[in-house]
Amino acid sequence: MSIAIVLLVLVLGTVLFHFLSPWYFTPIASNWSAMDDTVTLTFIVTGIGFVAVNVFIVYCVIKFRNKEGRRAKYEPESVKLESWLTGLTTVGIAAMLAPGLFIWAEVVTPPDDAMEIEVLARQWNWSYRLPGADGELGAVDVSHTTADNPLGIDPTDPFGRDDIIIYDPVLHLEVDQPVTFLLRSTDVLHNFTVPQFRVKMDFVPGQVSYIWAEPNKVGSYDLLCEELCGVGHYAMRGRVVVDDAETYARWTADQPTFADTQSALSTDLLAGQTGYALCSSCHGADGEGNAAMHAPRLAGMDSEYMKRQLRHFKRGVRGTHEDDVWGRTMAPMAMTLADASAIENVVAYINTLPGAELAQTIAGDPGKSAALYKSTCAQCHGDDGRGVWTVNAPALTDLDDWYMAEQLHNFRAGIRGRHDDDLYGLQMGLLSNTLVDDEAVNNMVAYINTL
Ligand code: HEC
Ligand code: HEC
Ligand SMILES: [Cu+2]
Repeated sequence: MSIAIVLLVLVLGTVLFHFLSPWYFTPIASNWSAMDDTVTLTFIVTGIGFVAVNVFIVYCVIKFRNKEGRRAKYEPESVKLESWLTGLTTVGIAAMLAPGLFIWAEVVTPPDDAMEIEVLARQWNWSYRLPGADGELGAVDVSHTTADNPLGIDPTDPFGRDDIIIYDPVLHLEVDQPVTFLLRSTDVLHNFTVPQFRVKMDFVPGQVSYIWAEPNKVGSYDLLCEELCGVGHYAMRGRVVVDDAETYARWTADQPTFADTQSALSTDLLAGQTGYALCSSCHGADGEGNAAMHAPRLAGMDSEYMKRQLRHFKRGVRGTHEDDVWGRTMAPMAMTLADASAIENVVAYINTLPGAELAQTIAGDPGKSAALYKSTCAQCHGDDGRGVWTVNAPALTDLDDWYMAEQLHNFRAGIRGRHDDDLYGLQMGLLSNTLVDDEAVNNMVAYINTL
């Protein structure tokens, strides 16, 4: 009897949990409401089956329970019962799966007016390519991939010249404009998922897979890789922002074309030197840094990384957290760099600075963190700590150890890398949690000092 009650409670509990649970789909923001309908249909069919089978078991447990003098009868065949069971199961499964086939046909057939956008996934970041004025994407090949051409666009293909390059994890889309996402991976399997769009698809290295959707609600949505793609998988975050037509047009106009990124930006070292005059009061005339001012050494720092930090300081993506005393000192300084070419110039000038011998100021036990560095940090910052451009991870070997310790502390405390637009910072923020306390941070910095 008690087993019957347990079963009934289980059935009732499951059904109630389904209807009362706060965990369900995120609000939908695309044309794919059919996905939700098929899931609901599956819930109804399997739900009815689940309740019927369990209630039947409860019935049998009670009806046929052990009684003095009653014996079980052996009835191996019952054509009538089996026909009914087979028939009902067939109807149930067909009802559940058949609508899915029609919807799948729609999933694999993008509409004619869909815009094609390429999504490039690699361990562990996202970049994108939009067709330029000609409406066509140029040819690509991994053999063309370099730090200056991260998407591997064929420089001889005229269609590729005006392609818009988004070397950043945030992609903007226009509301009510269907989009076919062409999915390309340069390393391992990844997956393209925007939960609010309801459709998702794997990336397979060596081929271009695709998925399409028509975003129909303005908003900002997480882009997730839902394929376990290595130790940094959980930190592979992106974002899709759905804009109205006007905002979208403004955003696209701001993005560089492939030709823009290839024409060696004419940098003006003299202007850069003038721009650096202010910087030198904290970062030193030789870019050697100044511990008393908490200003890091800039000499030897990767250019792309430096430009990104300066843009982030300017836009309030870094150096705005209320506990970020030193970031907030730096942020207004970045405002003195009026535009992209001012940033370009000052970074070019900093690249000519000699720096100074790095002093070791942090005491720690390098042996205690060597294993963690090699298994985790090295994946992005390199075995030698010289940075890996494909994952946007800067070199660590040209940094002051006190500065690294400070930044790791800030990442851990959520002072750096928590702004919505700071997805690389978020990535490092998640990773910084592998360092459990200040001592672990010091041990790690001591290890990096040995590289
Ligand atoms: C008032 C002192 C001060 C001035 C002037 C200043 N900075 Fe900074 N800068 C800092 C501090 C402090 C930090 C560290 C911020 C932190 O801890 O997050 C910093 C950080 C940076 C970083 C980030 C380095 C990294 O490893 O992430 C860059 C790049 C930078 N500064 C460039 C410049 C440039 C270029 C100028 C001149 C336009 C400049 N700074 C002027 C104090 C200054
Ligand atoms: C998934 C890749 C990844 C891994 C793994 C990783 N990092 Fe990072 N790290 C980054 C990225 C990307 C940045 C740049 C963040 C930005 O642009 O603001 C960064 C920045 C940093 C910085 C700040 C540099 C500066 O100039 O301010 C330090 C220090 C650092 N990482 C140390 C570590 C250590 C120590 C580990 C291992 C515990 C580690 N990282 C693991 C990707 C990674
Ligand atoms: Cu991935």
